Amino acid sequence: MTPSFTPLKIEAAELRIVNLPLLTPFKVSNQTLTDKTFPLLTLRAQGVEGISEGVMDPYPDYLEETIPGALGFLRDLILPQIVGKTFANPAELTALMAPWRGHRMSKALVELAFWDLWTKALGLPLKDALGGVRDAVPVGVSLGITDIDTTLERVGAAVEAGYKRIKLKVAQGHDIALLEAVRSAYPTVKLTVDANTAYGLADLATLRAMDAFDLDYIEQPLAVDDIHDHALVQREIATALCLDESIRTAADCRKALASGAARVINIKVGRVGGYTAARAIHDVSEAFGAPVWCGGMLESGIGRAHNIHLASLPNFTKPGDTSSASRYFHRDIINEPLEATDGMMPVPGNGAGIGVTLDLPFLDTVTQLREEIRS
Ligand code: OSB
Ligand code: MG
Repeated sequence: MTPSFTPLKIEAAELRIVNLPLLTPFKVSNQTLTDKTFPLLTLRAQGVEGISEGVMDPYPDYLEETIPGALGFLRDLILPQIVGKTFANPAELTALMAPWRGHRMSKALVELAFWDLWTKALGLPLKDALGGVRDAVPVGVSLGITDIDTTLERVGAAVEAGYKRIKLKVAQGHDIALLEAVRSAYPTVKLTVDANTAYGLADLATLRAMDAFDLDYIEQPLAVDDIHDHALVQREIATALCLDESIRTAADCRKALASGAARVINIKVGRVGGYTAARAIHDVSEAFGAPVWCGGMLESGIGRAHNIHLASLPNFTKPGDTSSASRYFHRDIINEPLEATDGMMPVPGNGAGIGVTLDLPFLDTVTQLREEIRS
């Protein structure tokens, strides 16, 4: 059957704030998460629903955007502009939001829900609409900061499970001894570190000392706005740098790769404002011959499913952070288990859209706020 398609009129938007306890606290250089709180958006049109999850934090720890800020922006500005309007494709929606500066996490929330809605209406898996080429994506784990013995146990469990790369969170004073311990226990495992901006130019000796541990890359050692200083560091060390927080746009990515500030890019669809921006960053990186990988923000199954579809694009050649949902939560808000086998995460669904469905009775028990915007 050929899919039939008419432009979609958004009839209603449902915005929830959801809270899931994490199985174990997740500590990075500048914050510790014990729960995952996130906005969940459903857009409705012609009997179809599109769903997405936002990656903004309760406080502005990772980047500037916050859940309280996003709530106001979505409720008062974006959603009243979307509900009641008709869009033929995601590009029309992206164009409507483009004149507004920043707010990329909020824009991504809206854009991703529309991509799910649109591809469901077309009867296409989201991956196919994006241009994905894989049915399963390689994944590793991101291990938060703990004492070294606990980290060694967690590395062992992840290696045992077949994960394709181990990423260790590092911070000032929690770096070289950790790497010595992990590298001597696991001489050949693919290893990376993520500093979440913990270092400065004064830490060049520490960053250079990381060259001894055969790391695949060092992720975001310096501040968010330090593309220039990352280039200075990259010139002085052998290990590749990877940028996460610093890359908001395809132009940021071009500047980083052209100036030698990084050789690898972490793409988070939520950080950069949606699939259109994520794909542009993917394409710029590919043109520079720089591999990309799909980062994560401890998402529930909805954000996780979106990440996996994105990671099916051709230049996502390094293992991503979308490991099994059961590593994070007692129970997920979707019906389908998102579990990796031997470090490969299958792209969910044989049908249309993101290929996962909400477990509504459970979702209601973990929903802190629910609002409906109608035209
Ligand atoms: O920098 O990638 C990051 C979690 C919270 C904030 C920032 C980051 C992370 C992760 C988690 O590394 C990756 C995952 O979803 O497992
Ligand atoms: Mg990171």
